[in-house]
Amino acid sequence: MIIDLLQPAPMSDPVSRELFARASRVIPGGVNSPVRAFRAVGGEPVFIARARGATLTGADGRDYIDYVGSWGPMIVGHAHPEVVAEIQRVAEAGTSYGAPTEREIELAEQIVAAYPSMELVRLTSSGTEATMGALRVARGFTGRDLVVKLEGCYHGHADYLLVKAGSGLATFGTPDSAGVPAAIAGTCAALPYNDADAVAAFLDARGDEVAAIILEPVVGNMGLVPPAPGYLARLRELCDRSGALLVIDEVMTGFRVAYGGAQSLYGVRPDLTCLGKIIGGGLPVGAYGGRRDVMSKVAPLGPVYQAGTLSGNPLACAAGLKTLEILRRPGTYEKLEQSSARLAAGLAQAAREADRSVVVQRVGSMLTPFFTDAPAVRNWGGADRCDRAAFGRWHAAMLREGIYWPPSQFEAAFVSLAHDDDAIGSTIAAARVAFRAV
Ligand code: HOZ
Repeated sequence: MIIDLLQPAPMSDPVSRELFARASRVIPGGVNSPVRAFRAVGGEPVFIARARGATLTGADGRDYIDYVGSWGPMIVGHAHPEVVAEIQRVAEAGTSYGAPTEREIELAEQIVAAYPSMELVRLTSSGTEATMGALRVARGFTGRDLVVKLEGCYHGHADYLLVKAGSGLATFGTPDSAGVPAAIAGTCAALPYNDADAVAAFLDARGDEVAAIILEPVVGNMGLVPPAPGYLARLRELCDRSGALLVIDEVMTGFRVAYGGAQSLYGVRPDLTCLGKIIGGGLPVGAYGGRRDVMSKVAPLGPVYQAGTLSGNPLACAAGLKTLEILRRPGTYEKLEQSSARLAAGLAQAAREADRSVVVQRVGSMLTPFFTDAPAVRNWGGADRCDRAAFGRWHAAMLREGIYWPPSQFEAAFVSLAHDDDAIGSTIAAARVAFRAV
């Protein structure tokens, strides 16, 4: 496909444009989650009709190679036949009971087996609920109110966590949301990521007020930013010294950067962990868990209340269990590593050939090409200095070439087991064209 640089094609197709206009009449901004609106890349969303493997099909019938992967869950590929069959089988027996089932135990057992730091685990319906639950129990356990988060990390849309947040807030340049009372925002302090000295100084001054430090161990929500060597271990020590709990948000990284998540990759043992995305196999789910003494504060064992009608939903548990079963098969993470490494190297090479200043950062099957001339992006300050406009032009060109990349400089891309050699090769070829079009 050849790009006409003088007259770039509109980003979305006529069918999607019509659907978007219709959606915008009844849904705020035409979307049910802000980043999907494509505003950050100067376009309008492609509406999706269906997906299979690594391929998304737009409402007009055009195919795209997908690197959003529903923002992380689709690690075995879209509509994996075994996952779909399991959902269908379980649906025959009813879709929700609001009462306990054996499948919830099985999912909790798989999680506990893979994450030894999670001695007790509570299932929820989303990652946002998981982080809310984890921080409520951290506050209930410690009797302290203050939470420390790291700038550019995103932990869902609980009021007090919308402070210097990544993901859609970073994307739209509104890291602090309207509608959050100052008193509530004041219960969360945001410090720079990858700067353990800043945390140490804060804890020296106010450590006895801090219930928890929460972070993405590998950040996916300001683009992909790995932890500096020793950073997570240092946070562990600082928490131990101050009595604050270390809460690791592995909603994105759990079962993704390794089966045991970032905590197994970097050898850090948190007090509490939040999960989501992959453990639901593409259906709505979340989970939080950790030390038995801490989780024993959760109702009905203890006084910290948290509940949900669809928590532990049978279909979500079935899809999650089947996805985890596929991931446990030999060679899966090696395959993810191989294709992701090839993609990252191919993007970097394509950028160099086009003389574009880009640094590609990757951990496992999560990656981001940052449009920056800095040698690396280590924190929100570095991410914020990237050339968003250049990223937007690159994104539009990739889309024209048939590649569906996350529509924000501040969202990680996800590679799945369904991305075979052909898909990766075609993506690199598209990137060569796209970097020249920036
Ligand atoms: N905040 C999500 C990614 N980090 C986006 C969710 C969505 O738009 O579906």
